[in-house]
Amino acid sequence: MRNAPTILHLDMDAFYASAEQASKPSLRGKAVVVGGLGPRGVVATASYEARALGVHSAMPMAQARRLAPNAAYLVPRFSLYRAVSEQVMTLLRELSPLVEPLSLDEAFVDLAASGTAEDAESARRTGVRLRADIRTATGLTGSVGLAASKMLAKIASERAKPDGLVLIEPGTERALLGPLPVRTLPGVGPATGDHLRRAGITTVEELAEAGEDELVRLLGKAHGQALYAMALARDERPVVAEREAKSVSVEDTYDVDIHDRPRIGLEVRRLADRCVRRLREAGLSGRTIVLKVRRYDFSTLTRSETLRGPTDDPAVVREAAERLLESVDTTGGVRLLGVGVSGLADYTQEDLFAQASSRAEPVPEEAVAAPVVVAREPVPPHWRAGQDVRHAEHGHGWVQGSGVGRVTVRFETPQSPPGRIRTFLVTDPALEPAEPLPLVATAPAAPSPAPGPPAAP
Ligand code: DCP
Ligand code: MG
Repeated sequence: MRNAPTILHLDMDAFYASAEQASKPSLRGKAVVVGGLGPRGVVATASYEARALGVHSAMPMAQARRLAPNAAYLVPRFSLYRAVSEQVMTLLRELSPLVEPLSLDEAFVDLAASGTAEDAESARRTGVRLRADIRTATGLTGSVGLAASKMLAKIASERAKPDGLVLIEPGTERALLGPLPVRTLPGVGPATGDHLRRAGITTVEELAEAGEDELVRLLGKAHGQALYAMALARDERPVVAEREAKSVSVEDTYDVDIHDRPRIGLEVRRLADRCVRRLREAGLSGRTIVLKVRRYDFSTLTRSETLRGPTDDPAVVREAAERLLESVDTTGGVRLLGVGVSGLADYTQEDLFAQASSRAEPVPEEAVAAPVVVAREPVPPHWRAGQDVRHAEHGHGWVQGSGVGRVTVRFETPQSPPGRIRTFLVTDPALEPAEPLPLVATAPAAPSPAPGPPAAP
């Protein structure tokens, strides 16, 4: 293990909820819950004010509403979160070419790879400046952990939350880990945790004392050995930079979970066509077709099928994606579908798949926009809580609630003071859906001014 705390782990604080509070001034300092608002929805995340009431990620929404009846309940706005994530990842890439994103709001950075930091002092300075730059660029806070390994950097950022920085000095790792619950270590989920508890092991120190042989007996060779090494704070896993595009994929998140199986099939075919268009635009073909399905409860599945050779034939990709869909249970509804092609080759082999049975025409985009049940009356607009809207007279706002033919809108923007509420008919022609506004009015031209005093570890 390296002897300087030059692995940085960044994790944004209450990411979706903080982005919502930054967007909607009236919600700052208030309990905010973001997630699926349907009858079977789950919480994606909650603001710290809502967490104080017991609400947390993955909790059924109905339970959250009982715990926090007065919180604001909002649908996620992924396009905004993606835009903020890109700003954050850009700042990380300025620190080092070795950046390993783990999700939209979380990444490891190897500061030693670029010479950005070589000891505790320079690592801390970098972390402090990064936090300030993130705040300037995005208006949001992120917590930073610094340590000599990935495992400890992640534990450090967790301890830094919210809005802090923790640096674990090399040499202090084992003392710090010892009293922590075994669940702190990567790879210890609820099942392993229970298993270990029945064997009388609840802390990391007890794991280390049990010894490697005992852990291998309890958990099997690979898991037992890995866990023993982690308990001794030995973690040599390198930070792996995102590689060049190894696949081409497209996905869609649906405003309302899709339950209807024929409609899901239609969406998958449409995504397959879009994916092939991208593939062709890049002059690529690929061998492995991947289907991604995120279900109503945020559980995400991927299924893949590898062909005998690379293809860029829409009919082949469409058929493979449909076959993959057959193996996925979509009861309860899906909130996201994606189709990708990997195993890329930078050439196409015409007619390699001339055997593709049906060469159906590509599904036209309009076929999807049209409702499955054709209604004569225009369908009244469906306003969802949290969604951005624009009113011809009152400007930009967001849907606070909707029902019995009315929609309530609060007119405010990230830079305005808390705004006023007005109610309209859901069919009001002056009201239309809008794109999220940036959280920070203008991107800063220069990096942040001199960093403030380092946060206490
Ligand atoms: N997320 C989700 N479903 C989950 C967990 C998380 O949709 N079960 C989303 C919402 C989160 C984001 O991913 O805002 C980042 O996840 P984190 O685990 O980092 O949680 P937060 O950033 O919300 O909070 P914390 O301050 O604890 O990092
Ligand atoms: Mg986070």
